[in-house]
Amino acid sequence: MSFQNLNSPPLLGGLSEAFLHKLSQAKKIVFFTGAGISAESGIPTFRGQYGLWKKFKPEELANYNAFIRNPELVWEWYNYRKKIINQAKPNDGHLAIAQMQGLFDEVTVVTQNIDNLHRRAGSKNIFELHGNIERNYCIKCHKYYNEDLDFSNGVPKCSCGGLIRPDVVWFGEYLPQDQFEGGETAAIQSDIFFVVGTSAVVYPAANLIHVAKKAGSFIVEVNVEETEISSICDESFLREAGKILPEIVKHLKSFNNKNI
Ligand code: BV8
Ligand code: ZN
Repeated sequence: MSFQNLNSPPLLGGLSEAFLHKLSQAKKIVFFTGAGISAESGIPTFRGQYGLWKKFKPEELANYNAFIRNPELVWEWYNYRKKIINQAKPNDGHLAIAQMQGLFDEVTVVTQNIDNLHRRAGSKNIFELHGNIERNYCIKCHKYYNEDLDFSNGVPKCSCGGLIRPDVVWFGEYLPQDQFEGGETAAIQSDIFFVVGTSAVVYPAANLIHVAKKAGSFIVEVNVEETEISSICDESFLREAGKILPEIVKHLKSFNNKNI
C-alpha cells in the first residue's frame, strides 16, 4: 500500500503503479463518503477536534427515545444543522465525483451524509444510508412532509396528530433496506472502492468497506488522518478530498486524451 502524505508531491508524480493500472482498467467505481467530504463546504463533522459530538451528545440527539423525550431539543439541533446545510454548496470533492460519471462505465455514491450535497453536485446514482435532512415523516402514519415545516406552534405535527421527525437514521435504528442493499451490491461489484472523509466507526455502514475488500475491490482512502480502516486500504491519500479528487479527475482526463 502506498501513502500519499499531506506534503506529497503533486498527485500526478505520486500515483502508485497499482493504482494507475486499476484506474486505467476500472469499469465500476464506488465512492463511500462521510462527513469529511462536506467539511470543505463548511458543514461540521461529527468526531475529531471541532466535531458535533464534541458539543452535543449523540445519545441525547440522534436517537428515537431522545426525540420522544424531548422533540423540541432534537428539532432545535436538526434546524441548526439545516441552517448550515442550506447555506452550504457542493465543494470540489463532490463536483469531482460527479464529473467521474463521464469517465467510467458506472459510478455509484454510497453516502452516510444527510446533506444532499452529492445530488446537488450532479451525482445521479446515490444510496443514502442514513437518510436525508430535506425529508421528514410522521412517526404515527409515516406520511411524508418534504416542504418547509411549521414550527409556529412548537414541534410540527401531522394531520393525524403524530409527531413529524426528520427522515434520518438514528442510533439503534435500521438503515433503509433498499439503500443498504443497493450500497452492498455496488460494493461487491466495484473495481475501485473509494472511502472518502469517514472515520469508519459507524456500523453497519462501515461494514461495506470490508464487503468491498472481501469481494476483491481496490480500496482507496481519502482522509486528512489515518482511520480504523487505513490498514486494509490498497492506496491512501492523506489530503483533503476537495484537493485530491479533482487531481484524480485531471489525471484521468489527460490519460484518456492520450489514449484516444
Ligand atoms: C443500528 C444520524 C440496529 C443522522 C448517525 C454493528 C452492527 C450494527 C450496529 C452497530 C454495530 N456496532 C455498533 C452499532 C451501533 C451503532 C454504531 O455504529 N455505533 C458506533 C458509533 C459505535 N450503529 C447504529 O446504531 C446504526 N443502526 O445499528 O440499528 C441494527 C443492529 C444490527 C444490524 C443492523 C441494525 C445506525 C447508525 C446511524 C446513526 N446515525 N447520524 C445525522 O444526524 O447525521 S451517525 C453519524 O456518524 C452520521 O450519520 C455520520 O454519517 C456517521 C459516520 O460519521 P462520519 O461520516 O465518518 O463522520 P466523522 O466525523 O466520524 O468522520 C469524519 C472524517 O472525515 C474524519 O475521519 C476526518 O479525518 C475526515 N475529514 C475531515 N475533513 C476532511 C476529511 N476527509 C477528507 N477531506 C477533508 N477535507
Ligand atoms: Zn400522521
